[in-house]
Amino acid sequence: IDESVAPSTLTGRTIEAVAEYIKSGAADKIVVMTGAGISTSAGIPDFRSPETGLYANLARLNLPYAEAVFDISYFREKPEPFYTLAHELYPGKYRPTVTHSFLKLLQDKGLLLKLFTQNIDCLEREAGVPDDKIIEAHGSFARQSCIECKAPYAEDEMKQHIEAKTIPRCHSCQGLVKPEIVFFGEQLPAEFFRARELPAESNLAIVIGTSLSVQPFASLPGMVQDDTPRILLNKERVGGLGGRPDDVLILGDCDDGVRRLCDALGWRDELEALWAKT
Ligand code: CNA
Repeated sequence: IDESVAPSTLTGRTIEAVAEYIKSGAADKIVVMTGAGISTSAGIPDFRSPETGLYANLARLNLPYAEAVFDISYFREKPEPFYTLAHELYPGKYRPTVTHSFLKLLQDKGLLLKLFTQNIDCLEREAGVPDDKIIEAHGSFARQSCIECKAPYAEDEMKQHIEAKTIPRCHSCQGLVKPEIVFFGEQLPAEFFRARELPAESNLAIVIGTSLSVQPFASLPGMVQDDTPRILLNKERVGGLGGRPDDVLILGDCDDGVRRLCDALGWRDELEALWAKT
């Protein structure tokens, strides 16, 4: 990180400077970009963390390569590995993390412009962030349909199949049914592309718990204006964040980072109270 260039919007590249900026009222259009790292403390493994990530633990599924479990052409041939995994990831089993409650707190304070998430666990909604504020860039388990004729499929039936680890088939054409989560080789939802100009309109960007390794999502932080502060709360440095004068890196566990930020903001009790209610 080039510390020689002074930030132009913040007074420093610290948590305290970020808190001061938010408290001044200047950050009233916050865009948040998240990934699997915000759900690991809920017990849902991410993809790419060494040892604990899903990709490191897929050996038992006998996949030709790890990403195959989310590859649409592989799914057509062999849907079983995906349904084995879906059984583990299916919403309803996990409690939102304190980081999810932080997103809800931003919403309650009227500061959240949009939340872009790559997660498919629906924990943002469970934490109370309203639907119209969330862009589920990689879809979610909220809807399911036939991959051939696109006919929608009932949620309760899908739930039964996932619990029983059986493979649902379309009632009209017998095609394979899949939750509307975006696989490799599939288009992102239209709403993602419609919302893509929002990072440029934001006055604060917060990136949390993502390796920023999947495009086009990974390009979102780059669309934020040069003098708009970008905060990274992640275990590791990713996506070139830290490279601009107004970037602030809060490295480590994101729940810890969120708590430290809320301490600096004087929001800690509100945060914990919100989280206790989830
Ligand atoms: P990823 O590539 O696995 O990266 C996760 C990132 O988060 C890494 O940089 C980790 O270092 C970091 N991280 C992990 N735990 C923490 C923590 N407690 N605090 C701070 N940082 C942490 O996951 P991405 O989301 O970047 O990759 C995109 C994929 C993952 C999307 O398509 C998702 O659908 C997919 N995914 C989603 C879930 C979910 O819905 N919870 C789970 C697993 C994978």
